[in-house]
Amino acid sequence: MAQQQPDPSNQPPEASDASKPDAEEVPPAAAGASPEAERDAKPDATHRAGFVNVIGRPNAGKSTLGNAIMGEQLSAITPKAQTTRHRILGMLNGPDYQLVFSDTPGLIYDPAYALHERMNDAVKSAFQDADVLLFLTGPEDRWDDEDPILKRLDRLPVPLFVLINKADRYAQEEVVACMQRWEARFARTRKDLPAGEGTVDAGQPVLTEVMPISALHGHGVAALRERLIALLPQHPPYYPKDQWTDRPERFFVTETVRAKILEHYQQEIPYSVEVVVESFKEEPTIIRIQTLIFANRSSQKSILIGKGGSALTRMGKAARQELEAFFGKKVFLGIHVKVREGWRESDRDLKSFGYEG
Ligand SMILES: Nc1nc2c(ncn2[C@@H]2O[C@H](COP(=O)(O)OP(=O)(O)OP(=O)(O)O)[C@@H](O)[C@H]2O)c(=O)[nH]1
Ligand SMILES: [Mg+2]
Repeated sequence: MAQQQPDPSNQPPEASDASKPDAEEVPPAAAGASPEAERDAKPDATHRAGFVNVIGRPNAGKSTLGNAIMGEQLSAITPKAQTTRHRILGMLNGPDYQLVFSDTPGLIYDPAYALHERMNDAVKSAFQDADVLLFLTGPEDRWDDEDPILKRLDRLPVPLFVLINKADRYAQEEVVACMQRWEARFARTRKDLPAGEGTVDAGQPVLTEVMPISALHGHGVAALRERLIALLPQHPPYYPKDQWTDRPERFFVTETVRAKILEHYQQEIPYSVEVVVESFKEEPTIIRIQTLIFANRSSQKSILIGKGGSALTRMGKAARQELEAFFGKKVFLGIHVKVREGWRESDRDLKSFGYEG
């Protein structure tokens, strides 16, 4: 369960906004920072802050890693690909550092809809503002040497961690062979790459490290977290020090319902729906939430609802239980289903759902 809840008054962020906020505008003792956070904040001269962005294929374990690094339920996790559709920021705050972790959607090589293109835009933005980049892969992943993503990593002038995830599922020899392949590639391509201006080791050969991890079981995560914190450049905090995500509470509701749809429905259904929170009212003993699910076709609406509403009731119950655990409070969750034909193709619909072009 989350220790600190996101600020419900936050506006939904730009889904694929690559630009870091101007730290000048968000001083450490910015409005909203708790007295403890202000007391704990060190003067700017010794403070370190930076963006640690993860990229990888769908289902690689990016969100699992983000949650493990943060120790918070930042992103929804399911066994299905394309669970994450937005770039989601999580802030890990210490007295003298702020690590801003970006979870991203999985890379989609054959975008079928404008929705996929927006998801890929979110990945692109993660390349642009990274102070450290995490490339999450696994022994089962096959990569073409000429893949444009690898070509981009070859030239990326910031520290790069190649993380061999799901190491728990493979024999040690397989993990080691995979590590050696990546070490050999980047030793060839990144050997003479100097770290860019403003990076932690500007002008020096840029860091490239290959590490095996298990995001699910936490193996290697604490060591990675320490390494990442040590690599943050000197910089004032980008966000108030008591904030742990850029996303409002409503966003976590849509992600939870979407994750339950991914778990409860098969084939194309989860990929054809979008979830919107219509209202979110917190009362002393209960949170009352009304949500709308937009389906792409009326046949999908019938499947979502099921016989006598049974499928929707089952999914809704599971979502409500998870939200109650997340908020630590009783939740009433109302769900309606509507049809919005072609929403995945419509720039207007995508924008209204928070996907920026
Ligand atoms: N065995 C094992 N499974 C893992 C590990 N990390 C993640 N998984 C599983 O892999 C699946 C996908 O994990 P996610 O974190 O949702 O993957 P993702 O990269 O965020 O996926 P998208 O958001 O769809 O791009 C889930 O079933 C996780 O439990 C790991 O280290 N070991
Ligand atoms: Mg994800």
